[in-house]
Amino acid sequence: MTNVIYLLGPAGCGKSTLTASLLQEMRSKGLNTITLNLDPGVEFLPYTPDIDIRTHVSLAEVMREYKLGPNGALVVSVDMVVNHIPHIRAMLKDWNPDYLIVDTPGQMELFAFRETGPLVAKSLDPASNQLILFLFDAFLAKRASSFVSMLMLATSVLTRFGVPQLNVLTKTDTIGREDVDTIAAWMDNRHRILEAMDEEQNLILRESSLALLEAVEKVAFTGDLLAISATKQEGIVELLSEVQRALGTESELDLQEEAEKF
Ligand SMILES: Nc1nc2c(ncn2[C@@H]2O[C@H](COP(=O)(O)OP(=O)(O)OP(=O)(O)O)[C@@H](O)[C@H]2O)c(=O)[nH]1
Ligand SMILES: [Mg+2]
Repeated sequence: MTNVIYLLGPAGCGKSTLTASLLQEMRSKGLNTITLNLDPGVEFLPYTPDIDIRTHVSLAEVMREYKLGPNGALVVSVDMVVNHIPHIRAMLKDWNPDYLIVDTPGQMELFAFRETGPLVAKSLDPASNQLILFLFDAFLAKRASSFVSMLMLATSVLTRFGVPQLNVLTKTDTIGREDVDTIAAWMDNRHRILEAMDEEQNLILRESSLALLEAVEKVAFTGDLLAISATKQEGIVELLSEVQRALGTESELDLQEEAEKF
């Protein structure tokens, strides 16, 4: 059975870079891991995908064939991924890895809020253990109202996929340690985020964010925000431990190390 880890988050939040870092860490630990790139529009990737949707769907060809601009062609290309799920499944069966990391399209809404994402999650490998890593860009999460919008987005993904989810704060090297701690505290303690919202000068932002926060809490969306920097390879070891814990694949050795801490 393959453990499938989806990396999801808004454009540019660091999905592909984290795919590369996580892959490096997992392989260095001897975990049998492969990658799947589901972004038909990406030109450069910081890793070599073992399965690549671009061999089946070409953004340039979709633009030519349907006479579309890049945005329209991207919508069609991501929708077309669905037609290739059987190919991907067959390749996955051949590879038969213990772990599959799935790097998803830059335009998250095309993947998560149209048909492709939930269909892929449902049909890739029905026997698989699945986990979503939802990525928050630290640089954007610094403002309390933006943080709340990201929480809302993370919650929407939870309700679209119905798959266990871990939330990850990426690019922590772009902000100070103090800001990282503040954001982590917002996630941890609702009073902290309410205090921060009180300081928001823009009344519309403040009121709408408070309403969003209430809605998010109704979905009982909780959990830590795991801070990482993929470019500096910081927090990746800890993230992998959390991923394995969530998937229930910690080795006996890991469990023993954990027990020794207490
Ligand atoms: N400073 C810093 N930059 C990062 C980090 N992770 C990613 N980046 C940079 O952020 C930019 C976007 O990173 P990607 O990994 O391509 O992000 P993505 O979410 O895959 O982007 P799309 O697929 O286009 O949505 C690149 O310039 C990366 O080098 C990080 O931990 N620290
Ligand atoms: Mg990417």
